[in-house]
Amino acid sequence: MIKHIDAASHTRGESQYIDDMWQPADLLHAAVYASPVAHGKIVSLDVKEALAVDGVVAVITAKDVPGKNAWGNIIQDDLVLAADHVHYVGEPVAIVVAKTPEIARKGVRKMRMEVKELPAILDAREAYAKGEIIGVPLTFTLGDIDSAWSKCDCIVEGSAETGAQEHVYLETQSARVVPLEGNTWRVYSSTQSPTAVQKTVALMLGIPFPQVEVEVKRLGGGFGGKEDQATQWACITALAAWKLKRPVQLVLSRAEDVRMTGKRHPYSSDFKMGLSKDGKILAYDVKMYQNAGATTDLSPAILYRSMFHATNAYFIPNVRAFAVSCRTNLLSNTAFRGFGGPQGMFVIESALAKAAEKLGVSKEQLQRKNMLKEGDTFPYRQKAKNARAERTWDEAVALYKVADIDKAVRAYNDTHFETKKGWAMMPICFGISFTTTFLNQASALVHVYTDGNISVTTNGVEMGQGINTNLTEIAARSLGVNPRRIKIESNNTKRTINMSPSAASACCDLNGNALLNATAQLLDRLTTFAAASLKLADKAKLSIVDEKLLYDGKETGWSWEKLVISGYLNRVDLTAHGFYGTPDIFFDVNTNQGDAFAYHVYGTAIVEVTVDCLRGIYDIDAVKIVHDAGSSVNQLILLGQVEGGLAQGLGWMTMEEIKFNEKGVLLSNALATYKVPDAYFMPDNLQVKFLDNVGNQPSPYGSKAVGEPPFMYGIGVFFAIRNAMKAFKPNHEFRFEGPMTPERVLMELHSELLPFKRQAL
Ligand code: LUZ
Ligand code: MOS
Repeated sequence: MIKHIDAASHTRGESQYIDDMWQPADLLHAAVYASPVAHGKIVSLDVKEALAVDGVVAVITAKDVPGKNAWGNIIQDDLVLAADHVHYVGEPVAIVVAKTPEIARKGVRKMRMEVKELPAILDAREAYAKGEIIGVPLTFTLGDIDSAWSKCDCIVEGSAETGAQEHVYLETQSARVVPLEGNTWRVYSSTQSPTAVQKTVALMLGIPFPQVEVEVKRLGGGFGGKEDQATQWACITALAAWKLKRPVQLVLSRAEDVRMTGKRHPYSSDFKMGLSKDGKILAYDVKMYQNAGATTDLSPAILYRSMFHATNAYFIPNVRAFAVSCRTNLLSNTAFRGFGGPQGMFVIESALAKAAEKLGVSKEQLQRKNMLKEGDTFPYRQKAKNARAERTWDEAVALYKVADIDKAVRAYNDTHFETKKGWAMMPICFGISFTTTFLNQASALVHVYTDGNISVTTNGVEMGQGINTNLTEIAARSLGVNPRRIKIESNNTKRTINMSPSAASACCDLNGNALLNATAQLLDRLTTFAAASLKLADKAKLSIVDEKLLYDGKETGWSWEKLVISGYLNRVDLTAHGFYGTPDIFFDVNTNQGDAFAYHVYGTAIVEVTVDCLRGIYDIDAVKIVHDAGSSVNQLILLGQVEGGLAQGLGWMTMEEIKFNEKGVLLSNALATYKVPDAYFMPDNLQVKFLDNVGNQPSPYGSKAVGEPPFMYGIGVFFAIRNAMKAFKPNHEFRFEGPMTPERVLMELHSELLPFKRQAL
């Protein structure tokens, strides 16, 4: 097992991001002037003062776009630059290009725009009531919910709210565009989706796709924030470079990035759950209102994933799930780790908590009782295969001695007044595959050089998650060579094409399989040649182990280097292109049914907290996880993803709070007012156990995707805190509203003592 291959260069600060690349002497810098109002008609735009700033070279507006002023993955309703109207605070309106970034920003401050303000909608339910929706509302149904209610002994209803979340990737949105000869362009972009950037820039400039080359070395984090939204910044940079025929760079400052880019979608939901008196869920009805912000972006795809995960790891025979994407005058919300899944799961966990309270049982009893079993049907009609919800749950209960945790928490609460402990369990079930089926494809290009070293290009973008480390392992393992021989190249639209975004946790599955397809071709060619050369009867008996060519397990005397150079001299093609498309998945968007996922990832987390019920502050004491990762490619990478995903999920549910004022202006607009978890926030007691003895998956070496699923363990912290609060105030109806900030804990615990109403929050 190798370490993250970038570990040393990251630690030494030697890894290069866009702003670190050598700058050509004539590089210009762009800054963006954005709308200060949430909704309005542009009356006039005055650029004179900005142009007068010494060092400002140009101000570029929508009128300068030579081709299509549009971008977007699903519906191209996002504009590169606003034309007649502005739809949210932070919408790019003009580009100021100058000799330095500082001068460009000085120019931005001199821009003047007159806007006739129009009414702005900020709330999803209000948008829905006014018919402001994106795409069509979705409905998934299973069984017959209407006749199920009469069979229920217990019915609960309620609502649940979850908030937005800022990505806080370390590298802000960035691009550099360099003119090449003959109206061709090289675009360096910090994007999860090089092909989206290529196509959109080409359409914007009105040129064929091959005239735009997109090069991506690595990203300083993405988390979904660069799945779709990197495209806009690349387009803006390309427009400036095209207009001026000069290299241009745009690197957003943190403040600009936070104010101008979309976040996780807030959801407002209603639920109704019916159960038998022994705790079987018979019916679940959920309505989810997604706050999409001003444009389509990936909102409909995200809405779909909320639906796919609306019943989390439970089997419910009668389900009706409804979800609608609502257009508001806020930043256009976008992909974020989990992609709508966490929002859907929070609602059913809330319903379960409420049902448990009404039935007078623990939530854990209900969770376990209704857990998905082998062969159970999801509301989208896929059947659970290799279902491991119960297994991860039961292993977690036994391994971490849940009964003892419960006893200790009760004992603590009996003897403490102002601090209380709480614990909760959070099972997860997350579908792996892009729910847009055609995106489940990838390609790889492998060159073997005559010194025996190997260059690998795939469609997988390195954003810190470790795809290059996994690809190194996969290439080395499949070819039987030392990992040091493998060089993972940048992504470049001239080397591999039609790249799906590196997203949906599927990057390693798809690109790893494409790579295996390529290395299998190389091995076939090389062993065919070697068998002939060495006069061996059965080429299938040839293998390469530790860089030695073996026949039937015995040494042939040929090393990897000898094999390669001999192959070259005998004109064996030492380049292979590999491809992979996930087999057997389909989804019919007319019926909302199909086997949408290659498989599901399961796991269970136990979260323990202590809440200071006088001050509202809390500590996470422990998170203990049993996670199904298949048989991993690289355990270190895996663990990094589990811990990182968990941290982000905990942050979403606790301290990360996005606030706008009533004019749609972002208040939590800097890292001074928006907090993310740090090392101190994470529990000292963090344990992760990977399931042993797990059968094969359709992914490289039986590994399972890991990028997003662990995020949802974080939901457990909400219910752990809530349980501690219930210990302090037993008969109170606490709301289901994330994030559970210390402020909110205090408000909920002491609403009657406060001079202002809870609603004012
Ligand atoms: N992106 C996408 C995603 O286009 N489709 C998906 O299903 C998805 N899932 C998770 C993250 N990104
Ligand atoms: Mo994503 S939310 O970039 O898988």
